[in-house]
Amino acid sequence: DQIGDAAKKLGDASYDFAKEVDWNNGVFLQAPGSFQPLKALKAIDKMIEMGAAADPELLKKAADAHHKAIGSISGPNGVTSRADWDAVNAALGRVVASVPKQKVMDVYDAVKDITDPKVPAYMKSLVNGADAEKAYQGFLEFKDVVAANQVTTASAAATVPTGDKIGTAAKALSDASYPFIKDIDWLSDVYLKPLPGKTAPETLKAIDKMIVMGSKMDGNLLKAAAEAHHKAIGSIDAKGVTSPEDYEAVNAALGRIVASVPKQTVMDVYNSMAKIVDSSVTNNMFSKVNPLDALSAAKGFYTFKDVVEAVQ
Ligand code: DGD
Ligand code: CLA
Ligand code: PID
Ligand code: PID
Ligand code: PID
Ligand code: PID
Ligand code: PID
Ligand code: PID
Repeated sequence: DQIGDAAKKLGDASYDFAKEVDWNNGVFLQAPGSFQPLKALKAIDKMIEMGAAADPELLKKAADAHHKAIGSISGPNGVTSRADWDAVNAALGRVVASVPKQKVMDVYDAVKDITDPKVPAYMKSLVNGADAEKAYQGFLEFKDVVAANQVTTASAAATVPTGDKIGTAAKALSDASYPFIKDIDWLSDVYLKPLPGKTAPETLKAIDKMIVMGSKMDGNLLKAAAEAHHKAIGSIDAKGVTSPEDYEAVNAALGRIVASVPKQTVMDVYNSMAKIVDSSVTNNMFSKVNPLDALSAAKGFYTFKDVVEAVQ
């Protein structure tokens, strides 16, 4: 297709740049300017809306392309192979083309709103500047091909199951865990801190398992989960906490996507995360909330998971 061909040209223009970026640099975990959690949540919300509008099949293919690309990483900078670099760009270009232009621009504008104007120049200072300009020129040509293949109307909303066992169980889980949710400091910057003692390649391994799980999920249910998060963001209070009803809808939606993949795929995520999350992290989280509320939430989760497993 045209986007695939254009991605090869983009690769010619941008792979030198890709090789020069230090993908293992911890700077990419930081906020791209001053820390503004509510504004950042707005930007994430725009990404969620774009993701919910995207073609689920193309999203899965993009996830698969990333998984494959992680497998061909080489060298100290963590760069993927030339072929996989092109395949990721092609897959993402197709995802972008599957949503109306305005949804893409809304993401750009919202991210720009939390990005210090000095950030792009700083990024450029870490690589060969001429190669960055060549890459950007390639991006400008690529985006014209994407725009020429772009849909103009948004896709239909997801169908949301009703009266299912997971929906019923989600009510009990939510009742048991909402007090805990209200104890958590959602506006803290602790969630942007590096995991103690873990390197980027180690962390990427766990993220890879999530990518694999995402690509196996039922596309309609994944879309529904994105829509539920978008709705929940719309009802947050000043401390970032969503309403009980929207919280329940998020739990139901997530239970359903978990049930849509094999148990082992979920356990692969859990086991890889357990390897990189030190008990000091969970203990620190626990120390900041009411312990009884946390225990009630945990009990609710362990009951919920049996219902999910039964329909998995
Ligand atoms: C950039 C963009 C990269 C900056 C990286 C910041 C992104 C951080 C994202 C953090 C989000 C949070 C997610 C994580 C949450 C964790 C939860 C725990 O360098 C601009 C200005 C605005 C920059 C910010 C907006 C970036 C938007 C990127 C989309 C968002 C992606 C989503 C990210 C996250 C997650 C993914 C899953 O656009 O951009 C560089 C440009 O900066 C440079 O400016 C451009 C002008 O826009 C353009 O108009 C033009 O002037 C150009 O061109 C210069 O500069 C000129 C000529 O016109 C060209 O023809 C050519 O010759 C060129 O010069 C060659 O030099
Ligand atoms: Mg990605 C984007 C890393 C998994 C879906 N992703 C980005 C970039 C960053 C990144 C490089 C955001 C920061 C930025 O804009 O820099 N993703 C990244 C990693 C992983 C991952 C490390 C780990 C596996 N992503 C992942 C998965 C999905 C996505 C699983 C779902 C399938 N990701 C996704 C989308 C988008 C990203 C939809 C974006 O739109 C965003 C992005 O790249 O926006 C431009 C700048 C970008 C780069 C350095 C990448 C190359 C960009 C072009 C080809 C050349 C460079 C031009 C120029 C020099 C700089 C960019 C200017 C900009 C205005 C265009
Ligand atoms: C400018 C000036 C003009 C010239 C110009 C110009 C530049 C405009 C630009 C630009 C626009 C632009 C847009 C970009 C958009 C990037 C969008 C990224 C989206 C990320 C998402 C992440 C996610 C997911 C995911 C799916 C999940 C939801 C999420 C489900 C259902 C200024 C050059 C024209 C770069 C969507 C993917 C996993 C949130 O206009 O003179 O330069 O860049 O998890 O959804 O699972
Ligand atoms: C524009 C203007 C509108 C019209 C429009 C428009 C286009 C927007 C577009 C577009 C946005 C867009 C985004 C793309 C992003 C591509 C990002 C590629 C990333 C590749 C990576 C590869 C890799 C790896 C990996 C992880 C490793 C690092 C690597 C570590 C820690 C402008 C059409 C709406 C194409 C990250 C995965 C293995 C490098 O908005 O008018 O057209 O395209 O090895 O991580 O090692
Ligand atoms: C300039 C002027 C214009 C021309 C121009 C220009 C240059 C702009 C540039 C540039 C922008 C730019 C951006 C780059 C972005 C790279 C993003 C990489 C993201 C990598 C990640 C990796 C990771 C992980 C991971 C999970 C870990 C955290 C991490 C935990 C809990 C100035 C040329 C356009 C290079 C996200 C995945 C392992 C961080 O605009 O005229 O030149 O470069 O380790 O999670 O640890
Ligand atoms: C233990 C001991 C026994 C008792 C026991 C026990 C506990 C086990 C547990 C547990 C398992 C467990 C699993 C959990 C799994 C969480 C998985 C999260 C996945 C996140 C993903 C994120 C993503 C996306 C997304 C889609 C994108 C890709 C991504 C596309 C196509 C120890 C109690 C049985 C909590 C997948 C969603 C946006 C990456 O066994 O005695 O306690 O918890 O962006 O994909 O867009
Ligand atoms: C288990 C054992 C195996 C069998 C198995 C199994 C089950 C795994 C499961 C499961 C995992 C799982 C995960 C669930 C997670 C629910 C998470 C809910 C999050 C809700 C949030 C709501 C909100 C917001 C929001 C953003 C705001 C904050 C809030 C800010 C900054 C165990 C079956 C495989 C259900 C976050 C969105 C508005 C609070 O593996 O043997 O069954 O379920 O307002 O952000 O303000
Ligand atoms: C313990 C002992 C057992 C019993 C037990 C127990 C407790 C464990 C606990 C606990 C675990 C735990 C975890 C918590 C996790 C909260 C995660 C919140 C994430 C929030 C995010 C928010 C954000 C943003 C956002 C984007 C911004 C960055 C942020 C940028 C660029 C010990 C009870 C089981 C509470 C990600 C979205 C706005 C950070 O196990 O016997 O009690 O709690 O602002 O992006 O700015």
